[in-house]
Amino acid sequence: MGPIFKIGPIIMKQDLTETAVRDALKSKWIGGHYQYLESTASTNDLLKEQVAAGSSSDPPAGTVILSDYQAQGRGRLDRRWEAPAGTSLLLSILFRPDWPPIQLHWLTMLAGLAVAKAIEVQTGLSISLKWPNDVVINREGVWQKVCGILLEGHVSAEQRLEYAVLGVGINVNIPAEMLPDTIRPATSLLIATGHAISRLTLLAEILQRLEQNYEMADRGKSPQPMWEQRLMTIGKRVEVNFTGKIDPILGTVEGTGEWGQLLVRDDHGHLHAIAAGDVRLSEVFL
Ligand code: BT5
Repeated sequence: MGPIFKIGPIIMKQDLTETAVRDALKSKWIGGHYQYLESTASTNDLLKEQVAAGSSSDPPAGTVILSDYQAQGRGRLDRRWEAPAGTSLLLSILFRPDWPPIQLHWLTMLAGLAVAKAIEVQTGLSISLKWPNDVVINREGVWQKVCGILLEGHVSAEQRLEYAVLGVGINVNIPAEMLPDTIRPATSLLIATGHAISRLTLLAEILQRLEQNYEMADRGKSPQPMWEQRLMTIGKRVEVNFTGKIDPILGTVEGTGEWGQLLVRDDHGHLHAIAAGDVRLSEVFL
């Protein structure tokens, strides 16, 4: 039985246990192995530990771990992902793609597209993506983050992707007063729609779409054109800051490369292809 929590006067019982989810899932292999935890440190860490433990109990591709609370939810670059218990979708999915490492970022694109479409279908909201890994909603001219994606891949000695753990955190039913303190604006589907959203329905929808997207990508179809179409970052004036002693680039975003690099034209007319790992992006003008 999942936790019971209050949203205003409504008491919602949210059940994302194995039994509830097994009956609701529409995907064939994603979620075929599904583990629910009321609380854990980080679903990404737990899934990676299970993969590293290896042996005959190796988790298969499509394994999903979902938790109602994370004590140490992680973002990129040692940042934190905060979510009050029972309000969000916090999950990690295992992939074993036989892809070259450079293709890894496709998984972030596939997940962003699946999450955006699933939210749109269920809520009627209009959803955009923000380079490299955010899902955002424009509310009264302000871009607010509703979901973050954390992709962690492992490359073999033969330079193939051994496995990838895709972490997804979605602010579903977080009331305004419980939103975490964040540097950039955040929101939840509850706040944006004015009503509570079924996490179970949304989960099933996302996993089904993600599976379809993955199968297409595995057959060689690049998600990059569709992903780029949803990126609100295109055309924006940005400052790109690098780690280390590299000068920042000030310029305008012209598009993305095949592997998700951001193409920024600087003020001297040079085009830079910036990999997701390298940068901190600050929007300077619209
Ligand atoms: C992300 O990182 O956006 C990736 C978040 C991935 C979370 C999932 S939950 C399941 C799985 N297990 C994990 O441990 N993680 C994954 P990044 O782009 O670095 O953004 C992190 C920043 O987002 C933080 O520094 C905060 O400012 C902000 N933030 C934290 N919690 C937030 C929330 N609930 N909503 C919006 N923004 C948030």
